Amino acid sequence: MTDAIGYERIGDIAVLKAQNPPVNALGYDVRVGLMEGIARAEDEGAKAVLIYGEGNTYFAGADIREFGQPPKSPGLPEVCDRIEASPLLVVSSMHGTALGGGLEVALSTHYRIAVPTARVGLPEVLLGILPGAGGTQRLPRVAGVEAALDLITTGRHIRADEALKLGIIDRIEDGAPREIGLAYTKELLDQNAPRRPVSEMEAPEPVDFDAVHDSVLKKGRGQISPATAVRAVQAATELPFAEGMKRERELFMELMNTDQRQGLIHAFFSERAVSKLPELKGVEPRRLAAIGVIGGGTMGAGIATAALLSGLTVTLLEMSPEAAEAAKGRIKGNLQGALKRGKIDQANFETLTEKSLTLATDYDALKDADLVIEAVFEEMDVKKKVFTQLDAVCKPGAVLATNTSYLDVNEIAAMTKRPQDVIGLHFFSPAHVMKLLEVVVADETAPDVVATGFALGKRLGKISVRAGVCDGFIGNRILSTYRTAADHMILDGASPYQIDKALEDFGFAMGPFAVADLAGLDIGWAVRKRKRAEGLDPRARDSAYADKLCEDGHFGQKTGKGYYDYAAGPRSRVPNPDVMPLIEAERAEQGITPREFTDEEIVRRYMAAMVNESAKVVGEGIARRPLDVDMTLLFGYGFPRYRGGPLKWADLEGLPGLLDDIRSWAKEDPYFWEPAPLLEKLVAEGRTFDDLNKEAAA
Ligand code: T1G
Repeated sequence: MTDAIGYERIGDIAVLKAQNPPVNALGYDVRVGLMEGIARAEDEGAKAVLIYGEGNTYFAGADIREFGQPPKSPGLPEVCDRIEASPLLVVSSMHGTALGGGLEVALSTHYRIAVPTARVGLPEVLLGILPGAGGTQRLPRVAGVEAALDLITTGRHIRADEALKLGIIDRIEDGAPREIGLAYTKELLDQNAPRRPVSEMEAPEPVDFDAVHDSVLKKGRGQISPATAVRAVQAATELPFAEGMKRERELFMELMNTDQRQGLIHAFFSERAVSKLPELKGVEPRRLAAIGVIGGGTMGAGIATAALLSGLTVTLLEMSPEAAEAAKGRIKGNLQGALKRGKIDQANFETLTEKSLTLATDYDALKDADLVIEAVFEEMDVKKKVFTQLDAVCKPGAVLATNTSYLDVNEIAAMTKRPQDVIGLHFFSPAHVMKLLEVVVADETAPDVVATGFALGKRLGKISVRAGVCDGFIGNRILSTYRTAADHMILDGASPYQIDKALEDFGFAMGPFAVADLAGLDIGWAVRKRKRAEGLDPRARDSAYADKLCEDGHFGQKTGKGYYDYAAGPRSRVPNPDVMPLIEAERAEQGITPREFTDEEIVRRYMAAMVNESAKVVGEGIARRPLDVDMTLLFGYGFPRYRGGPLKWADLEGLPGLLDDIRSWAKEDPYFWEPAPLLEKLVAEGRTFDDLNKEAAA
């Protein structure tokens, strides 16, 4: 017997206990242990088998780390079939999260009990695959096709009470999984309850699978696993169980061999690895209970909302009582959303806004704060004044953070006598919704202040990425480059509408020009003016058509017109007729004869620019690893998750081909297309960005 599955006899019941921390993943040893445990119970003449998990959870699924490796028998479908076919009564007792293969094992047992806090689900599509151990065949039989399609195509977890209603579990009992499992199994034995192999249940009634497939495919924005899973469920209604299992296996293997599966698994592990930095090992964060927020505009109110929702107390400092009250109004508005979504109830709402939140207009109110973050106007002089005040008022050891999106954090830190306590915490708007947090580490920032930044990010449920100090840190610096690539294509002949469409077909939720309209064209306008004032490199291809759009008062959604005309609403994609004439005039002024672009070339140039700048950001140490850039783009810039991030995409595309393209474009524009040294190095050495991730993890 492997020790991944413990075995004990309690009277007529053989108890199989999963002991494979941290999530009882169904790795090879667990699968062998289940096969051996069932056989041993049968050989010993037991009457029933109880299966449950030790530690935090029942089985949380197949071991994702085994994906891509040669399969090792027994496979999970075989284990499930073996459990179901046992002549003994087999019972599952679930707690924590019975997910994927975990729920599939439970569905192969004959009865299922769970504690009230248990959650179940088949999240495989979120990893680019589909339930591959009978989930698409058994769940429809137990819960019906509609419910099965909903759970399988969304991958969502449901609570025990919903699972009970759907018939996925039979009983909910509070208590320890082993005890409630034993009691339930004894009860079933006393009642002489029959075995209930799900595979012998009636084939479920079909629905209009083509319609479901097409709507799910559209929603997936290019991700194919949910729509493919529909076809597996369809097989459960059209084929005998064994045939249905074969069809499920075929479709599962098809998806297992896709780049999308590699992209999604990369995202799964990277979003966990990104906050694991060697420099933080063993470093204790500072105390984090009371925080101060300076500035109650959209960003400050969003940050305050996120902090309140995570149980921190917040002192919000504004310039006047009226401004402070207005900020409180914004926070209440943000919390209304959480109230509507059921994240908080009315009582929490009152506590958060009346007890946990304190308004202030005097810096003195921040003297006891453990951490203060400023979200004031994005001007260096303004920031310097704030930090001078903080330096005078805050207690020793308080962390002093700036939410600046591109200003030099070293310069800000130099305004204090405690540069070691200064850090950048770059939130993305809306700060209580967007998951990305760039933790910007200045030259003198102390390690425990960095650890405190990550601890705050974890507390707020963010994906925190360590960034070095440069113009735009990681995300905005890379954005500025690939946005420039798009602007160059506009000058050379592409339209903003063709570019947006090509990139939305690539998988972005919105193309760069629709994004600019959403963020506000005045932001880009200010950046262009700043960069010109700082002395734009003469080799840079500047353009003024977008400035003229702003001079005409078109800032995008907030003024009703930008690249698009929003008369029809915020999701409009009606081009603003003023735009193309401005672009054509610009081309004429610059003596450019416009040429055709294919969608493929648009995507290739846009992505190559993103990859090239990302490689520079990693090469310069602004981002610690390639996966840090991938997580930044995934959680802050709408990069399609199933592609894993720009550098995962680059690895899958092939770095040599990308470098060849960049070198050929550099002939026409050596300034913009200067190849990143790291990209050249990796290609010369035949390595990938993922090789760098692995080296960093070693
Ligand atoms: N395989 C391998 N490692 C896993 C894992 C898994 N299934 N799930 C989690 N881990 C690791 C994770 O990387 C982290 O490692 C640690 O466990 C704690 O995870 C045939 C083929 C269960 C809700 O998709 O959703 O079954 O960083 O930080 O916040 O049809 O983990 O500590 O080194 O996330 O408490 C289907 C994926 C697989 C579930 C717990 N199952 N996991 O969340 O902890 S495909 C899933 C989760 C499948 C079958 C198919 C969450 C969690 P490290 P954590 P958590």
